[in-house]
Amino acid sequence: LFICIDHVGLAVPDLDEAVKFHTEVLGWRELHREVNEEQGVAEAMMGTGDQLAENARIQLIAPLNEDSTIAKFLAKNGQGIQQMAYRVADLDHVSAVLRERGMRLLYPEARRGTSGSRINFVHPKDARGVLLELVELPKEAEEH
Ligand code: V0V
Repeated sequence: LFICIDHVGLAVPDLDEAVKFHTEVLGWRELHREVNEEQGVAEAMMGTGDQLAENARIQLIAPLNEDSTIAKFLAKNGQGIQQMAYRVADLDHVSAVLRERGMRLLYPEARRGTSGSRINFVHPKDARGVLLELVELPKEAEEH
């Protein structure tokens, strides 16, 4: 079902501070930044290389406001790993298969994720304590 781990998502209270730590102390590179109003987040994608194919990636995710799922996560758990994102070739197909296998997906239809990707999530209660994001890359990203 899954191609690879697309990214691991970390909830952070302050995006700039988190980017600074990850670049200056840990040596990650900032690949991309974006605000996703629908998800209530500001995110920075960090990578180990320039190209998608050679990157291990982590996504730093900060809340845009108090209603954000990330604000709720931070209040409950503090900063740390919030999600594991699995890359898939066909999100609609994988969503259908997982639903058939009894998993609750959070959205009836795919929503927009980082860099124009299509995303959905498996509920952490069904995925044994891990919020699983499913990511289908936009078509042009696959050519890199
Ligand atoms: C909640 N729970 C988690 C969890 N969040 N367990 C593991 N990992 C997490 N991240 C557990 C929590 O401990 C509770 O367990 C139970 O689920 C209900 O949690 P809650 O605090 O009452 O929270 P809810 O139910 O209000 O919300 C949880 C869900 C929410 C997963 C439904 O966070 C959500 O809709 N997430 C999907 C969207 C999202 O995370 N967006 C931000 C990233 P107990 O205490 O009952 O045992 S945006 C993104 O990734 C983008 C844009 C991208 O990648 O491109």
